[in-house]
This record gives sequence, structure tokens and C-alpha cells, in this order.
Amino acid sequence: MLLTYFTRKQELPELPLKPPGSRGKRSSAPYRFGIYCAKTYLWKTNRITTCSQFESSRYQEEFVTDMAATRQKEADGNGSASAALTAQQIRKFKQDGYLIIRNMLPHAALQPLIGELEQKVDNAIHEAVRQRQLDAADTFAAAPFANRLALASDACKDRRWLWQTFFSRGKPISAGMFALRTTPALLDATEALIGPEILAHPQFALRPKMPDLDLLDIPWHQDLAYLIPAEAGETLVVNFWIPLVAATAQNGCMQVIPGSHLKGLLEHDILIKTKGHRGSKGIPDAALPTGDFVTCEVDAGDVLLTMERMVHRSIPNRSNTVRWSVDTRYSRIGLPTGRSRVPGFVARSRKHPARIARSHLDWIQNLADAGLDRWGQALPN
Ligand SMILES: O=C(O)CCC(=O)C(=O)O
Repeated sequence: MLLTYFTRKQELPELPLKPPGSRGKRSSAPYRFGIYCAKTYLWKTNRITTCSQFESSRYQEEFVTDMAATRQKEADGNGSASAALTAQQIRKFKQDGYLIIRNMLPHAALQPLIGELEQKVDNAIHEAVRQRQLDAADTFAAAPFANRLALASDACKDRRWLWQTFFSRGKPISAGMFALRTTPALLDATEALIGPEILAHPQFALRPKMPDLDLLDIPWHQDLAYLIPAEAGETLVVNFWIPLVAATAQNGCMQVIPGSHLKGLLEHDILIKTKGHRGSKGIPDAALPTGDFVTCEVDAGDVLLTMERMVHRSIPNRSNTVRWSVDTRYSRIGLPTGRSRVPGFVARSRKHPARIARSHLDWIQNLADAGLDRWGQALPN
């Protein structure tokens, strides 16, 4: 087990060519252990076949250089510190600006959040009955997650009431949301793109996309237009769009324009405003990059990965189910997020492990320290 641990290249310890102050003295146990790790690594990577070959300084030097190069690559964000994404996937992501990864998330990654949402839907429906929006016979208690909110909404006097009252604020901070946003599979893939110092970016959303509720259709846009581009224009922000139920062309999945992330920040002068909604910014047709779009149908467990300049939209939900999804973004710690007033949380850090958020409570505390409540609104003085 130890052998496996230490033969993973990025986890090998720093190895000085000679232990400090070792001349003429017996070398220390950690140093001897470091040598052992180095030998094992070089043997595993077929650079030595016998221990005596290691004694030549060339191999020792090569090992140290290799380690330094790996660390530099990680620091530059070019290195794949994990095998979460293949080199081909990384190339495709950089070239097209998006990537669909099938079966990336285990059920266990989604279930805590889905469980919370099922409970919230149940509570909301009982409140609708209490407030005489809904007949007590129409609670659809046995309906599946994707259907229940839609069925109950249709049975309400005002079909928008449930959504408007309980689900229109799109940034719930909860244990389930924290668990999903810190799922190792997501962080490993992020690490492969931006290195191991990972901030869970302040821009994230839970989206219960209701049938035929047009204000939930998001026009063609680039995420950067929703940030402060002058601040965050140089920051690579990776967005995982995560369906909690199957997302299809019928229930309003995402569409992307491959390669559009290379066009720079486009004008966003459409503002689709509906009563009670702040409005969605969009790119006018005339300014859209040419090229075909791709309709990204994805199942629960799959993810759609995009970057901050990727032109994408979500199409209308013409089904009779709710298209539940989460979009969660990550950027490198220390780089501007474009939402400087709202903090995120440290999701992974090798340099500062003590700063990693341990639960959603740490995330809420970060907001409180910035004078914000858990919805990102200013706290009263
Ligand atoms: O989920 C949607 O409907 C829109 C999501 C979106 O535009 C995004 O993640 O940037």
C-alpha cells in the first residue's frame, strides 16, 4: 500500500540530492525513505532496472528535475495531477470549449442533494394545501422526483405558486449542495484543468426548470458576461452543468456552439425580463458566432463541462416534468472571480490544507464574514 502511495508521481516528497549537513554522517531515516521512494518511482517508470543504477547522480538529478517539472506544471495549471481527465479530453475541452463526460458522478454524489430537494418539495406541497392553493387529494406523494413538483404545480390554483414561493431563489446552501460541489470526481477533473488550488466559485445555481415557464429559458450567453469581465477576464472558470434528472431536448437541456469560447467576450445586449425576475442577459442573433450548435442531452451522472467564454443557452422545457440541474463553477484560488463581493470556499488546496471548507457551515461563515446572508444578500448592520 505504501509502495502504491509513493509511486504516484505527484505525491513523492521533495528530495534533496544530498541530505542537508549529511557529509560524513549517517543519513536520516526520512531521507533514506525518500531515496527508497525515488528508486521505486524510477524503477516503475522503467528508468532503472537495478538499485545500483540509481547511485549514478544522473538518475538522482533526473528524478529531482522530473519532480520540479511536475510541480511547475501543476502550478501553471497545465499538468494533469490526476487521471480524472485523459489528455484527449483536455485537448478537446480546450479546442471546443465544452466536454460531455458520461457517467462521471456516482449516484451517491447526487443523492444527498436530491434527498433534500424531495423533502423540500414535500414541505412546499403541504404548505400549498395549508394555504388552500392545492386540494389535499392532489399531493402526488408517490410521484417520482422529476414529476412531483410539476404535477402538484399543475394542480395548484396558480401553477407558478410553488415555484415562485419555494424554488425561485437559485442558490441554496445546504449539506447536499456542499457534498455535490466537493465531490472528488469533480475536483479531480478541475484539478486536471487548473491545478490543485481550487476555489468553489461564488457563481453556482440550482435550477428546477419548470414546464412551459419561459422565464427559465436562458438565451445564448457567455458566463463571463454575468461576472465582472474587467476583473475576471483572465481567469479560467470551469463550469460543470450537472443534471439531477435526465436532461433532453424536450425538457430543456443545454445547447453549445463549439469553438465559440475563442471569440472573446461578445456583446450581450438582450435582456429578457419578466415580472419578478431580474432578467437574463443574452447575445443578439447578429452577434452570434457562426457554426452549428450542439444539443447536449445528458443523463443523471453525466456532466457537461464548459468554460467561461463558451456560448451556450438552455432551451424551453416542453415536457411535463421538471428538469432539475446544478451548475457549479471552479477557479484557481487567488485569481479574481469577477464576483469580488461574494466569497466562494476553498474546495481543495495542497498549499493551505487548513483553509479547506469542511462543511456547508464553513461556506456560510465565509459569506457572513463578508457581511452576506446565505442567499448572498447584505446582512443588516
Ligand atoms: O440550466 C440552465 O437552464 C442554464 C444554465 C446556464 O446557462 C449556465 O450554467 O451557465
